[in-house]
Amino acid sequence: MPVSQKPRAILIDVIPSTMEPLQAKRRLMELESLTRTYGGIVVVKLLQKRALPNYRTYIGKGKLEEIIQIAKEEHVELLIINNLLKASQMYAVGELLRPHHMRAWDRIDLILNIFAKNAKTAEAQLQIKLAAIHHMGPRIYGMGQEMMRQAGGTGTRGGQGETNTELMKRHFAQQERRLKRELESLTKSRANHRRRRMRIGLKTVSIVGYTNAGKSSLLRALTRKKVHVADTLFATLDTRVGKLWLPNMQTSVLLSDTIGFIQDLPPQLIDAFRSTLDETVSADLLLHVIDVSDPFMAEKIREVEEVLDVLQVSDTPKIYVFNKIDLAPKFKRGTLSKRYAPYTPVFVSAENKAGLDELIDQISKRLP
Ligand SMILES: Nc1nc2c(ncn2[C@@H]2O[C@H](COP(=O)(O)OP(=O)(O)OP(=O)(O)O)[C@@H](O)[C@H]2O)c(=O)[nH]1
Ligand SMILES: [Mg+2]
Repeated sequence: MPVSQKPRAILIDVIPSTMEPLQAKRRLMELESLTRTYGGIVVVKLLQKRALPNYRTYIGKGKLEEIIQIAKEEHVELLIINNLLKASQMYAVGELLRPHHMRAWDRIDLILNIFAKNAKTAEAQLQIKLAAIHHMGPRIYGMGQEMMRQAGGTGTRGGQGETNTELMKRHFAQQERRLKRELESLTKSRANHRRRRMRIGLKTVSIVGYTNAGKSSLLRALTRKKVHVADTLFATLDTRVGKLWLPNMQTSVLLSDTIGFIQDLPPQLIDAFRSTLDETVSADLLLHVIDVSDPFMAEKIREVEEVLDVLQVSDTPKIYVFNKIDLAPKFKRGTLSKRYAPYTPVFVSAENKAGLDELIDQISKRLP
């Protein structure tokens, strides 16, 4: 039962009772904006505070009943859970919702579905398929185990359930190998490009940052490269490269834009997108683009830094580019300059092309 293009959805976030109310609000706001990015219509947003998630269904039983009740009245077809569920929990929730013509997605499902809608290049599409296999595989095995458990009661222990699970596992393993091979050949040609650039001595500068911070806008403003800019999350899913002239050094550098980061970016996704992120990993300098008009700026800076840690680029020199100054007339330039001094903050508006000369100047200075 596939989900329609514009599904009506109930959102729920299961959080520890100790979470700051502001943080809880931010998580739900982001989930809503992810849902809209997918094309979903948000009917209700729910919070459940629990010390520990329910072992079987993650969400508590009472809450699930409440959800089903609302779904009936409001014609909802999709429940989106802002957490990472185990395969067996996803299966259990799905079974409860099925009689009510509803499906459940967890956070990865939602992000994968957005990616699938936005992927334009062959490479991005392959990476998403690979991530989906990594994510969905265990669920299918989980289903097999559940089938075995149920069959156990009727005396046909193991049997059919097990055989199906083995078949599915083999099928997934084969698909995975094929996708990896295809991806490798694409990755190789990208690596060749990179080597050639290195041979001719071009330094590379990679733009990173939270999704929707204005990374693609900055690439466009600095290089006039025609890249896709949109007020949605994950508008960019591949790497784009443009040339930037540095007058001080009388040389050009390559500037690349890539996929945006997000809080709780599932490690499976980072893995699958590794070849896209190669450009970032091998860069000589990073521009961390930050939306200065965002009330949750500080948290997002931290979350991007966490992903950079995972990518093991903590040693690459970095400039903090505070973007969208036109939207935040009262931002605290002095405070930010002091707080993030090691990253030589620069303040720009990619939209109005303000502050770009200073940024170019700073790039020349910080390039090793
Ligand atoms: N007002 C204003 N809007 C901006 C500025 N820079 C970017 N935007 C807007 O912010 C939105 C996101 O911009 P993108 O450049 O697509 O952001 P991104 O970081 O590439 O986003 P993803 O690829 O989705 O991760 C778009 O609607 C842009 O028009 C700016 O300096 N000022
Ligand atoms: Mg982008």
